Amino acid sequence: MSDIYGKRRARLMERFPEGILLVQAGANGRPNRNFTYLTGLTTGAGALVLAPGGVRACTGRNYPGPDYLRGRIVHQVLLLPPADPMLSRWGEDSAVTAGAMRPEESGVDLILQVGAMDELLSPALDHGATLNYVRAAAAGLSGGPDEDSLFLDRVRQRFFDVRLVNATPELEEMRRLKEPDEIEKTRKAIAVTDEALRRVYGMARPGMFEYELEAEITGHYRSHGGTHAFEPIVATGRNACSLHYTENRGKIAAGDLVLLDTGVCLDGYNSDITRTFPVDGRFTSRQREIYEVVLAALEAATAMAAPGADLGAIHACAWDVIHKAGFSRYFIHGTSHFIGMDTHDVGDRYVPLEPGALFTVEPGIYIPEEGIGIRLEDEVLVTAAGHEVLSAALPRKAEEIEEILAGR
Ligand SMILES: [Mn+2]
Repeated sequence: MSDIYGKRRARLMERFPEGILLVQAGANGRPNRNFTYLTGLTTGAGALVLAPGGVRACTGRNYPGPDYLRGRIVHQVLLLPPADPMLSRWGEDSAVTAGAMRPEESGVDLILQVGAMDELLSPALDHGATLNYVRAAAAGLSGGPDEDSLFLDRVRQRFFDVRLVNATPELEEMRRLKEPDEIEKTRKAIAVTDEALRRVYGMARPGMFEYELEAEITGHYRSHGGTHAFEPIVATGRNACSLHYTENRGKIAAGDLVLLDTGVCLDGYNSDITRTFPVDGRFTSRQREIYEVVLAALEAATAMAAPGADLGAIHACAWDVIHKAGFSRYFIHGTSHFIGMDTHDVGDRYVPLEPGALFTVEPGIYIPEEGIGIRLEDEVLVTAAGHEVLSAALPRKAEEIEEILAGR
């Protein structure tokens, strides 16, 4: 397990010097990205316990010998599922089990089976400790209790004077600002997405079906060991006006625009790029007119990306350009979202941007009655000097797109 995870755990412990910090490995059958961020593991089962002041691990049966009763003071404990021979025959076991990993590999003090959590935490929680809890599932009022709330209910019922602190915002703040390693992984994901889109430019012809273009993208991602970061949108003509169109079953007609909104997930990091191109190789004058407005909005909004700006101002800028051109009623979504381990990544979107913030800029105009839907999307990294467009290598100007298409 690489050192970057140990550094992240150390940073988080500095922010929560009191009590115990707990991060579950997953909830509702999904791995918790916050756990992965701190451990590099995607087991989906288990938990991470961080105790800056130390917690006594009296785990005699696991460590028989002189420390059987006294235990020892530990600061970082990984709780992992036990090996299960039958589950493993079905390939349904956890990839990382308590027995298979040694503490030295993981950088923690101790690795225990998940069942040992009670034995480890109960003595500490029973003495009025603070429990700093990082959520595994998303917060929300609707729906029934999730695994986080069920767990915390149990803690409240059993340990009357425990102090519960929501540590999730602090961790999301860490994830909002990307480290060099994360930016490097993102660059690789963007390069593979860039190549996939160019492959589509090369093969797309009128009469083909949207899914044929999707298959080309999928093949390229899989050949690099990646998966789709999200269901790709391959939408032609009017289909491009349905924002979450992922059927990708339409037939591409001559004169159609093709909207491609896709990204690969590579090594845990997602990319998300959108381009819109004319399948015939040349924009009609009306398509070109609207395309230029979207491009102007993209460029103006991107230019605003710098420390101190915020995503609200960037959206307002894109909206303003489209509004002044007379198309604002056809621009029906937001302009930006953070991106990283999640395609729509965590982070407070109302705080000013800082170096390391990584987000999309994606204005669009959708006119169903004309069968024209155009969106352009780049990934932008805020730097000390301003910003860098990480997807800059993939052309976005209309004449550059036509030039690529002319070379087919
Ligand atoms: Mn996006």
